[in-house]
Order: sequence, then C-alpha cells, then structure tokens
Amino acid sequence: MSLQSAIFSLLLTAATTSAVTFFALPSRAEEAAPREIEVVVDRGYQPSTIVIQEGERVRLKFLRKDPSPCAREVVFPSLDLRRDLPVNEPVFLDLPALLPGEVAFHCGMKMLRGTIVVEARR
Ligand SMILES: [Cu+2]
Repeated sequence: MSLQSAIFSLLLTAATTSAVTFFALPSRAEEAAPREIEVVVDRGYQPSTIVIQEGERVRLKFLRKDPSPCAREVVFPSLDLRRDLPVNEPVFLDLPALLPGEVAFHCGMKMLRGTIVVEARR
C-alpha cells in the first residue's frame, strides 16, 4: 500500500467514523475551488500526463469520444477509484489531495494509460 493510498484510506475511515472529524481537518487547499482539468479519451488520454501540485484540489473531467469498449472505464488503482465513461458524456472525478509522486491511471484493460505527476510545493 503506497503512502498516498494509506492516507486516503485513513481520511476515508475518518469520514465514515466521524464526518465532523473529516471536515474539521484544517487545510488551505480545501478552501479553494478545485481546478478542472479536461481529459479527452480518444484512442488514448489527451493529455496523458497531467501535472498538479501537492495537495492541490483537482477535478478531472473525462470526455470519452472513443466508442471502442476498451475506453469505457477509467481506473486509478492506487486511489481505489474507478469510473464508467459513457461516450460523449462528461464524467467528473474529484481527486483527493495527493503527495508528491506519480499516480497512474488506465482503462479497464490497461491498454490506454495516463499519469498524474504531483509536484512538491516549494
Ligand atoms: Cu482498454
């Protein structure tokens, strides 16, 4: 289990045991509106590399144009996230605050691949 998924599970546990605890966690990043990043799915993810900042709130907007069944779902294994992507229908996915490093995502068959690069705050 990576540190990121460990922290994410911890937050998830906190949220289920006590919503108050979860929302009481102070964070400057949580106050800002999430940055929306569009990812077009058309024989690959465009862009396939997404650069964000440590702890940044990001909302991914997947827009699948590729009708092939290969592209029908997107998976973030280390975050335990999975979404179905209907054709020509935007699907929004809010990422948890991430630590520096890389988070891989791919289609259900691991043929289409993308990476979120999380840069450390300076
Ligand atoms: Cu696929």
